Amino acid sequence: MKIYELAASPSAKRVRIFLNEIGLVIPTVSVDIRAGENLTQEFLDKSANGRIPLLELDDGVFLSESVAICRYLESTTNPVSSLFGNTALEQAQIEMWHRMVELQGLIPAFQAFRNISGVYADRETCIASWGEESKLRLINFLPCLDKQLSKHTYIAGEQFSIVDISGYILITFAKNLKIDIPAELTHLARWFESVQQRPSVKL
Ligand SMILES: N[C@@H](CCC(=O)N[C@@H](CS)C(=O)NCC(=O)O)C(=O)O
Repeated sequence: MKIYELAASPSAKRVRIFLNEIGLVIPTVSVDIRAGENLTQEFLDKSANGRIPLLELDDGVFLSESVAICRYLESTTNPVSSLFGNTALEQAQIEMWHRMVELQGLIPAFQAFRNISGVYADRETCIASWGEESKLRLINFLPCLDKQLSKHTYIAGEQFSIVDISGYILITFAKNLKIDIPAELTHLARWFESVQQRPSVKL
């Protein structure tokens, strides 16, 4: 098995933290996405979405999408406790918060960065005003996380889960947009500090 990724990319970091949490080590192949290595025919023949991370299995099957990759890898380890939840309720709460963090947090953050900076102007039309709107939507989502964290230790409840990894990636990525956790969102800040201390994140 190997993972095609780029150390600095947020989606690849998400998978790396997850692997650290479940104690798996998988060789990596670096793909220079800024230089467009992911747009070559060779990469597109392997990858359904033309993006990283991409997992290659030993039998030549490829998996795209970081969450699908995490799900697959976790299921190969038969964990005592799953980062995707153990009971039906936990699984639904994790799915619910994960969709919110992705749809209301990560996607607006990525859209804001891509459209404001024009970093991928060689492959897409960048619309600065859409970037600014996306940035605003991200800022408006943060109080929702703070409210949830005023009642629970972690985003989806009392157990650390995949949502906390995605949430951590969101807050660290937001710094590229000059967005810090607002001073009044003390619960979000407490949670961020605790996730930052995890060995899986520090590795
Ligand atoms: N939803 C995908 C997002 C993957 C993604 O957007 N990857 C970025 C790096 S963080 C990429 O490969 N960008 C290259 C490009 O857009 O050309 C996932 O979670 O894996």
